[in-house]
Amino acid sequence: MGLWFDETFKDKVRLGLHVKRSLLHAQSPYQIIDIVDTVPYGVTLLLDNAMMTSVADEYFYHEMLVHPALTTAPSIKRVLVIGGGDGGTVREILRYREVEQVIMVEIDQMVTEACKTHMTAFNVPWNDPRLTLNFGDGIAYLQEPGEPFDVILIDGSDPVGPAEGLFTSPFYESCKRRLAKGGVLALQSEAPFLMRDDFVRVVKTLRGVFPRVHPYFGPVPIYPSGSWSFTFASTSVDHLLPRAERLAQIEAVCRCYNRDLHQAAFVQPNYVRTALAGS
Ligand code: SPD
Repeated sequence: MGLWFDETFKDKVRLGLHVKRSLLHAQSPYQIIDIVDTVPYGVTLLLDNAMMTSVADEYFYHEMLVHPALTTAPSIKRVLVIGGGDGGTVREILRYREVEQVIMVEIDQMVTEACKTHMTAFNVPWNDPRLTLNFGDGIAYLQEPGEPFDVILIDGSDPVGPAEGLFTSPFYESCKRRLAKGGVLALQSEAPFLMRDDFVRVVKTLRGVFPRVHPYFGPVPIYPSGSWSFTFASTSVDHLLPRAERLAQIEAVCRCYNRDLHQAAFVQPNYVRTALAGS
């Protein structure tokens, strides 16, 4: 049988990975951090026993979190990432020549240090002069006044523990205040089927803050149910109009994202329409 890691979701569903060996098991001030080498997906990061990302499947998540926002926002000079400690999100942002400054605010420095050591296959350009790492609380950071951002991306974990506050109306209000005119917010919004209530709550809460809110969808093999959602929010940007020059630049290097997928990802299955129409 060997060694297995199972993520249990609310005592209802288990997703298991066959583990070759543990590379790190540590308790940070915020959470339990595990990095394991697995048979199906290679080196994998787990926080509080929930799968976050793996070397083999990370592009499904990071490309889809980043590129719908970065191809459509009018300007992408200044980009803020809340969370994203493994670096996959900043790597995708830094692919754009137009990006001048990326600030990543990650609450748990131990996560980033662990990923720098054990997840080198992510090829994160940690030394890119455009990138600033700020280890602290993203919620507090956004409450401070400061220069506006063209794009804000929330790459947090599930709405329990340290990431809970990233799913609230006051937090989305503070994102809106710090966005430039025509700015775009994009975030991960949980599993539309398995975590339907969380997904619906995120979309509806965002709709109370932003006039344009569009969930979109994609597979993430390592997450329970495999089917995941993201949400795009803005005051004025058309989510279906990516800029031709950015698309051409980015789809040539992506393993998942392309212009057809951009359009298709925003199509809502009927069960999603029903869930969002109800209550
Ligand atoms: N169920 C896990 C959701 C985690 C989303 N964030 C993952 C971080 C990858 N950069």
